[in-house]
Amino acid sequence: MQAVATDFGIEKALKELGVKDINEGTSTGSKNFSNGEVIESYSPVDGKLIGKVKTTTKEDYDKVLDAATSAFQTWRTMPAPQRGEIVRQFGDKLREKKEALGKLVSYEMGKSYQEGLGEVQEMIDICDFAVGLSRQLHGLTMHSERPGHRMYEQYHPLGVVGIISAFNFPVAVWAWNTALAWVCGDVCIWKPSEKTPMCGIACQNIAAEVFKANDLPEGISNLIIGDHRVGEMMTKDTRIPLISATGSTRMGKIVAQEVAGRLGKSLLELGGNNAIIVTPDADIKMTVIGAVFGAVGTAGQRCTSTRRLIIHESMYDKVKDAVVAAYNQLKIGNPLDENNHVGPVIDKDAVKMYQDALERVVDEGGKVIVGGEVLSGEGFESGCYVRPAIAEAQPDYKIVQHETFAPVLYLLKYSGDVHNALEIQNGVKQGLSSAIMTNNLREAEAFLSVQGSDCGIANVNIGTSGAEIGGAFGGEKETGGGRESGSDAWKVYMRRQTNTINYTADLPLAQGIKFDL
Ligand code: UN1
Repeated sequence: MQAVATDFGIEKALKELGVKDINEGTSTGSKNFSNGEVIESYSPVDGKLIGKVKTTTKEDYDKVLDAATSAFQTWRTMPAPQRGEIVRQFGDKLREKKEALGKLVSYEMGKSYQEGLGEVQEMIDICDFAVGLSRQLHGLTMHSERPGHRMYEQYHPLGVVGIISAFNFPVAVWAWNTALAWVCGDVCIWKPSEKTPMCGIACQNIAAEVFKANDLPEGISNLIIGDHRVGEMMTKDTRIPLISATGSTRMGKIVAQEVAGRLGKSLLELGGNNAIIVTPDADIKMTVIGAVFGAVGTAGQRCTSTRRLIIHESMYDKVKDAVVAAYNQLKIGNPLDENNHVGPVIDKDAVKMYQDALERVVDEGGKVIVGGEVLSGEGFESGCYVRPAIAEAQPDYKIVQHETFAPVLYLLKYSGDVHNALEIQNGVKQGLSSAIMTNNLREAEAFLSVQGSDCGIANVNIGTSGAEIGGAFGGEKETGGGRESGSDAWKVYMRRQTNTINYTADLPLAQGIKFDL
C-alpha cells in the first residue's frame, strides 16, 4: 500500500507562489539576474530543503539600483490616489494568495499556520490603510506674518527606500514599509532575512505581477538576497535616503551609525524585553491567555513576545499555577497541523540560545519550573523543537535584562503598589511593548501616565504582542525609536517642504527686517 504523504499542501503552495524549483534571488520586478553564491533554505518544520536561492553580487546590486532610480522618475509623477489603486490591486492579490503565502510563512519560518495567515492578513490590512492614505498625504497651512503671503507645507516622495527585515515576520514587515512607501511615491529595495528567502521571492512575485499588469516600470519593487554584506551595500549607499531596518539591537546599532554617517534617515525597529504586570486586580483568565500567547506565539520569536511576567506577591502562586497548567496543555509539533500550538524555533542556533538562557538563569540563582527540553523522535527530526520554558528569576539578572529570541518566560515578583512593578518593567534597556492586567482604574492610568510605561506600546488588559496595523508600531530606548505602519508613520517615507508664496508687488522681509536699496 502506498503511504499517503501529508505535506499540508506545501508543494501546491510553492507552485502557486512561483517558488518551486527556482534558482534565483535578485530581481527588479519580474526580471531575475542573480549571479552570487547559492544559499539553501531549509524548513525548521521538517528539516527539508525548500529551495536554492542565489545571493546578490555588487554588480547585481548596481543593476537593481539603476532600475529603481529610473522607475522612481515615473512612479513619483503618478498621482498618489492612482498609486493607491495599484496598492489596492496588490492587496487583492494577497487576498487570493493568502492561504498559499500563509503556508509558506509557516513552513519556512516555523510559526503556526494560523499565525502565518495572520501575518498575511496584516499585509492586506496595511494595503487597505495605504489606499485610504493615498488621498490623505496632508500637510498643514500656516498664517504668514507678512501681508499678501501664503504659507503651507507639502510632502514629496523621498526616492529609493531600503528595507531590511527579519526572519520572524518574513512578509508582513516588508508590507508595512512597502505599502506606505509606494503610495508615498517611493520605490523599494528589500533585503529579507537570509533565513527566509523563499518568502521574499514569493512576495516579490506577487508585487511584480501587479506592476506588470499595469504597465508600470519593473524597478518599483526590488529584491536583493544575502547576509549583512548585502545589507551594507544599502546602508552605505547615498542613493538610498531611507533605510528601514528590523532586527536585533546589535544589527540596528551598526545600521544606525552607517546611515547617520552619511546623514541618511533610518527607521529602526529593534529588540524588545516586553513585560506584563499582573496586579492584585487582574482577571486571571485573561492574564493566562495574554501571557501564554505572548510568550509562546511564534515560539517566542516576536519582537513583541512576552518575556517577563511581573506579578504582585499576593497573586504570585495563583498566577504561576495557572500559567504552568496552561503550559502543560501546549501541543508542540508541526505548525501546519492546526492541532498544535507551538512550532519549531528558526534553527539550531536558536535552540542553543534557548538552552544557554536557561543555563544562565540557573547560574544566576533562578529556577526553571517548566521546559528546558529539546524534543527528538518522530516529527521532531529538524532538531528545532523545544518545550517553551518558564523560569522563576529576579529582575536584575543579566539574562533577564537580555532579549533571548526563544520561548523563555521569566516570572518576577513585586510587592507594594504598581509603581514598584513599573520600576521593574522600565528597568531594562529595551522599550518596545508592555502591558498591565488590572480592573483597577487607578493602576491602569498610572501605567499609562507620564510616570508609567516607557515603551512605544502600552496595553491594558491585552498582552504585549499582536498589535493592529492602525497604530504606529515601534519603541523607545534600544528598540531604536522608529515608528512603522499606522497613524502618521507615513511621514518618514516623504520629505517635507515648506512653501511661502508672495502674491503682492512688494518684497517685505520676515521678522520686519528693513533692507532698502
Ligand atoms: C515583530 O515581531 O517584528 O505586534 C513584529 C505583533 C505583530 C508584529 C510583530 N503585529 O506582535
